[in-house]
Amino acid sequence: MTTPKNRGTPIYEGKAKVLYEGPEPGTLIQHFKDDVTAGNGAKKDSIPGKGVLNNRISEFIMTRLEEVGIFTHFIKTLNMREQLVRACEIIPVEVVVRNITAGSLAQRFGVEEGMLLPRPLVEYYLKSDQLNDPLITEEHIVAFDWAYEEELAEMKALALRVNDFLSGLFLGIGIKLVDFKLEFGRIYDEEGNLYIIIADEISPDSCRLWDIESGEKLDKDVFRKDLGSLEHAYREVARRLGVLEKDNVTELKSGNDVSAKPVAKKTVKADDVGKKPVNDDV
Ligand code: AIR
Ligand code: ASP
Repeated sequence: MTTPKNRGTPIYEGKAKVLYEGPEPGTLIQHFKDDVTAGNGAKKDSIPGKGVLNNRISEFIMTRLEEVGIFTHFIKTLNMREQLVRACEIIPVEVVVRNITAGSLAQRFGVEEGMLLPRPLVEYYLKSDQLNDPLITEEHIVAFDWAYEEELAEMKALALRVNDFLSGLFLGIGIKLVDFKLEFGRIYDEEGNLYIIIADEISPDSCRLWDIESGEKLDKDVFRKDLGSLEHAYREVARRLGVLEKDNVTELKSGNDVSAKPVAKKTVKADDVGKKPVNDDV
């Protein structure tokens, strides 16, 4: 059990992470567990060291995104398994971007895995364990008020920018970014303006990563499909990203002055805020 005793009651416990109250209002502590699940929890295990690797990998990726002006919930790393993040209202939609056919896309449409798509494909899934994260359309999202049209447009544009950026980043270390999932959250500034930021994690738990040379899978499919050592695969990604060396542990910001962080691009005006019901299954 890796959950520390001194954090109090979790605000939220997911399958691979726990969220605790942060040291200041508007912050949370995101703790990465070693637990790994697949098939909505049907298959589970604990892989020693996985939480540490995902904490490092996600920190690295979120920091690189911030550097190119894509705002995320990441503030700074606290320790091997924990990071300080901004508290945000999670939008109950998982955005998946695919470059190559795999996983549920290949299954759903009966196509082979490994086909290059003519252009990145953006899909949306409702974030609901109870319903098994069903595939949804933009129309559903707007009709059910899971997100406003402006928010949806921003999420899609951000997801495609992240895809461009991460495809290049992984290509540089001999890895194909096959697909990945993003989660987004809302934060508000003092004037009540709403901003969309990237939340959750970006790690081999949420991406499909294939070695360019050998085709070896370096992501959670290793666990889903019993292909070998998950720890080995994640460590290889971390090694190639250069996040295992101590000197390379990046800190986006030093100190705890999170209120000083510049806010992201304005998307929706203050009068729109508060009209939207937020799905409680997040
Ligand atoms: N994903 C989707 N829900 C949870 C996760 N982690 C990620 C998968 C994969 C992509 O989204 O890890 O990278 C597409 O998943 P699938 O199962 O729909 O093919
Ligand atoms: N949804 C995640 C996966 O695809 C986790 C889970 O299903 O338990 O593996």
